[in-house]
Amino acid sequence: MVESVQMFLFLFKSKYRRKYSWFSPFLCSVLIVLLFCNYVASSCSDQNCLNGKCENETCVCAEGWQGPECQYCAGKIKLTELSGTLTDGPGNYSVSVQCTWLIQPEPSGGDPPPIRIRLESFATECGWDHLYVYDGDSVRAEKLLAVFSGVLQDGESSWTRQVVARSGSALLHFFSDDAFAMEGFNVTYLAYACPSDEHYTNCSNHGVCEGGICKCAEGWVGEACDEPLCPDDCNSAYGAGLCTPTGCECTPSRAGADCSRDAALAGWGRAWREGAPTAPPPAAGHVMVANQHYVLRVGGETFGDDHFVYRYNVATRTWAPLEARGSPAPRLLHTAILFRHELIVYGGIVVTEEMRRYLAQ
Ligand SMILES: [Ca+2]
Repeated sequence: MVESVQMFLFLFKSKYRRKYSWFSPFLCSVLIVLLFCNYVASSCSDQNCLNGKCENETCVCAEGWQGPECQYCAGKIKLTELSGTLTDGPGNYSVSVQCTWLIQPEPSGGDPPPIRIRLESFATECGWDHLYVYDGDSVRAEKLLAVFSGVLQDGESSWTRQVVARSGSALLHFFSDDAFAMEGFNVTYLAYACPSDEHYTNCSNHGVCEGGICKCAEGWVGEACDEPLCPDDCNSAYGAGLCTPTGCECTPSRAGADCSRDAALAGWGRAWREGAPTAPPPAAGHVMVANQHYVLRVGGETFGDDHFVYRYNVATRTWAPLEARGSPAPRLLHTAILFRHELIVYGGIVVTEEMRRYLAQ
């Protein structure tokens, strides 16, 4: 309340008094509104101090929280339970905020526990507000597992919403810029866990979890064992295809993951599966070039020390890394072309550890 009175007096003395020689009804109403708002904001109870306690009509926030109702995440907190949740808070997150969570459960055996971090809901300003996930206890010299930004749709596939940290620690860092905020996120974590289609299970109840990696039961595939190997049995009842150990083999006239599409019509099918043994890791800012028999994936940011070039064999649907002597430094956002039997790479941004650290700040 004192601040409101001071603000009013400052405004009155410095500006309005020069313009008006009398105490206008408008200014009176401003003062009344200011005093009322201040009274409402300063009075509190434990109910509206969402993550804190009400003391002397003010919310005193618990560690990791800030705001008039302690509704915004803040600072750095450490989580040592074997499972838990973390969030930016209820409602929209705050602009210009940085929040960090260090997940470091006590190991119950000799080896460090694999920790699954899973987005249950996520909505941030795409490209401006980010949640970084590191495998380790700091942003320095550790592995960056993922950077989440944008809106997670309900039907999003399992592998885009979760990662597994294997060092025994995971560091999550949320950064929002100076403008525009959205609903934020709810994240769960679980030690000694594997990817799954929901928080309380491992491997979607279609496999065995071993060291953070799912060993899927027969008929199920994917990092979380949540995809049927042969959807709708490849529509074999209609003669569209047959189920094989690698998935549906469609007849020449049919196409698609379940052989339900007319091959003469345009449409998408599955070339390979995420997490397949030969598949390269996910990447951003890379280039794909092709010739008659194969496709090359050149460069890009993969959040790890991976090969610069991977080759996809169209006939066998398999990937293989290409070893090259004297290749240029790893880079992203470059251009590349195949010219006869030569791959020509031009420009781009060279990926360095310094750049990754800068992205995390
Ligand atoms: Ca923003």
